[in-house]
Amino acid sequence: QVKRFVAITLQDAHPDVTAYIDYEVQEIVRLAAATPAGPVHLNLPLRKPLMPVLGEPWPDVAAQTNVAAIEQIDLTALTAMITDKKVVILAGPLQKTVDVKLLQELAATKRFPIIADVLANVRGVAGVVNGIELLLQTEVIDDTLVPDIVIRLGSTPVSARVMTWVQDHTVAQIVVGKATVGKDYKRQISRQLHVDENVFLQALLASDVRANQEYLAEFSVLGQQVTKLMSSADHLNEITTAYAMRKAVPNSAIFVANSMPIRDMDNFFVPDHAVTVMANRGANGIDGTESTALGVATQFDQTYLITGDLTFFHDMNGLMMAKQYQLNLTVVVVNNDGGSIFSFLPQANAKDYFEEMFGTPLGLNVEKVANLYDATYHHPHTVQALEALIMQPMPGLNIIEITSDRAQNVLDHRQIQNELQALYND
Ligand SMILES: Cc1ncc(C[n+]2csc(CCOP(=O)(O)OP(=O)(O)O)c2C)c(N)n1
Repeated sequence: QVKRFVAITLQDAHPDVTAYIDYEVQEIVRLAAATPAGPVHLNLPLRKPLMPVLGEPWPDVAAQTNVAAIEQIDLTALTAMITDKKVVILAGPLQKTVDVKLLQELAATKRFPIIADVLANVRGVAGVVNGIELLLQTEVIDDTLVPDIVIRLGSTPVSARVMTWVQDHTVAQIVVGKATVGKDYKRQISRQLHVDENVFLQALLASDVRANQEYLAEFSVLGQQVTKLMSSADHLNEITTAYAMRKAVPNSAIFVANSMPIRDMDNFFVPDHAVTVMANRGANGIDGTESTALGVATQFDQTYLITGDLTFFHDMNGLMMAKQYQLNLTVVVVNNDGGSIFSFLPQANAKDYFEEMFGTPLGLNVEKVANLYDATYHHPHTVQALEALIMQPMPGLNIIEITSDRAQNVLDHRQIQNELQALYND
């Protein structure tokens, strides 16, 4: 009759194992103390002969603060703690229940820099930084800009680098909302405020909290670099395809497939006007993508799907629903004949196995798929032609094929990194 049972991992020298044990212990203690408080059961496995390593220091772990109601937050103390400090708001994927207008107002009036994940749906206003993965990768944002405190909203961001950045610099992380409750596997969070995000944002707006102006100025200038760079990119490729999605018709939805589309959208997408961006994050599968996009399409007048070719073929028959239920979906298929993400990973060095095991080209014809499902097929060759298609509502099922090449795609990404560094050095 315990509230929770946990079998702890066997300790070993890897710091991730210590972090995971720390997480399990803090989480189970939190649960034991949460109303209604009750017993928990921790199973602690030890190797025989049960002899401790004597004379060595214990791993350093700090207790996590957990707050379950807004009244329990000492706002005066919190305001004092963050005023004039280098504070960044990190908005990860947000649920619809969070009022993004409040977040944008916070950026505008209190002027904290906001690092916005593409799935936070808060981009496109001043003070909001997009492309954090690219900015960190190119060291345009470097260690001089490491914040003192990160206030996190939403779930885990698409950018893995931003999480490593704050973890490696042991930045204090305050997490607001319920999206991450029980998911602090790497034990990074110093305070969990399990309170309604909107109530918290309103309280912060009403307080006399002040951002560190110097930090803000530096951070915002660098945060605009990616957008500046994109405005002059005119060659049609995977990067400019993600950027072109900003032309999606107002109030439409863009469903983003995993693999490179979500990464490119996270780095390069800034909406021209209000659109809703969604994706299936978590296990980050390439399965069920058309089916999910068509589910989204039942709720919007116009929906877009941006996907790679393998993902597209994986759930191809989901397209049948567009015809059956007369849904409006425009699918942008970036066809590089295989999985281009692996060309960026260590797998790329396994030359003898690469194509068969990782590249996996299928050589299928997208236009024939379009014919099979009675879709209107388009094959633009310029950025302008693609944007012209995207910016108008398209009834029924439309498939826009973008021809790409995996090797060229790696070069395109390298080139934009170089251009960003050159722009920054100017
Ligand atoms: C169901 C499932 N199977 C396999 C994977 C592993 N996987 C991740 S990305 C990827 C390649 C996807 O290729 P594509 O859709 O063409 O996108 P690209 O990498 O070219 O952007 C694969 C196979 C996965 N994430 N989910």
